Amino acid sequence: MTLNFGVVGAGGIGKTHIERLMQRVSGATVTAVADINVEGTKSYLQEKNWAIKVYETDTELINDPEVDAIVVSSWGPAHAGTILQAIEAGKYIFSEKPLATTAEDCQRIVDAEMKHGKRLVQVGFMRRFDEGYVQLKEAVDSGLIGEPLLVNAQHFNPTVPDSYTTDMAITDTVIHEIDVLHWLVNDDYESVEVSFPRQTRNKFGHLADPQIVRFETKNKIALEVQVFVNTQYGYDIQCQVVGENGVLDLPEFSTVRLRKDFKVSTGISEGWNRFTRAYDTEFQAFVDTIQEKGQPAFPSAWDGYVAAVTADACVKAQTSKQRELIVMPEKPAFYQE
Ligand code: INS
Repeated sequence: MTLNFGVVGAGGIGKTHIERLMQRVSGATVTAVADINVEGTKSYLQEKNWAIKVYETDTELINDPEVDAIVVSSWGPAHAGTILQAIEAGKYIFSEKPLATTAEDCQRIVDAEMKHGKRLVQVGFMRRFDEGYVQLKEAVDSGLIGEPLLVNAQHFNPTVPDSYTTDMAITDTVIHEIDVLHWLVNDDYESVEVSFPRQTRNKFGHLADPQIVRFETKNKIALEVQVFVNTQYGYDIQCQVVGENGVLDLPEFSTVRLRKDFKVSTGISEGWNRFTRAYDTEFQAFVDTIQEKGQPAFPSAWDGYVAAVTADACVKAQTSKQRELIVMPEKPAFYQE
């Protein structure tokens, strides 16, 4: 059976999801798109030669009986409204990060889903599906390096627009590490501190860049994330796990190796298309798990909630300059993998 998707929000990322669902994910198709820019969306779909319905509002799309699953790729503050309506209608949901922009809204989504009685939501934290992170996790889980003690991570972007603010280093950027690192070491966060080292001259005045975010887990693992979004040289993601008996590094993103002009070189990604394949794999898992089990795969709405609570503590730590505790309720049995 083919799963019919409705995509809410046809901006940059929304379009990449429409294309992946139409061209690369098996057992899936897109039957409707909702975007306030109706005309622009229509002409994009015409150019692609895809006969897909276009709605102006998420409500019309959610109520379309032909739509089985919703992709939420509108801007963050609109997510909660769409997701709550979709849960009410009993539709499956693939939500881009953030699940919602406040922990309270994430909590509302979790409550609505539990009331509905089965999981409907999967969050687009695609790094869990990246081949490199999957290998890293398998190595950690196998006990190869003993217990993990330290994690050193770097999240570097070439540059960011003027609209990018200091808190977005957490809510838009480190949010990926927030999700993936505790999953990687099978632990929960306990506290966080943020510091601001020497600042780059290649940034807007209003932005603090780089920043260092230091987490401690319940088992006292020290996880450090360096976030630097104006590196000028590339989109570079590094992650190292130091254990009792050895060190594991995330495999390098690779392109063909070129030998030319007395040099050997490989490319560095320019943007988050570094994770294109990871997204393909995550969407395929969403479709396959729904077909097999009637519920989507993980990360779940609970993971979206955990990320929001953790991000709130990080943003607080940015201004308090102190160690902030990350306090989370017990994970309900409903969300156990
Ligand atoms: C983007 C995206 C990227 C991240 C950027 C962020 O929204 O999530 O993966 O590197 O910093 O602005």
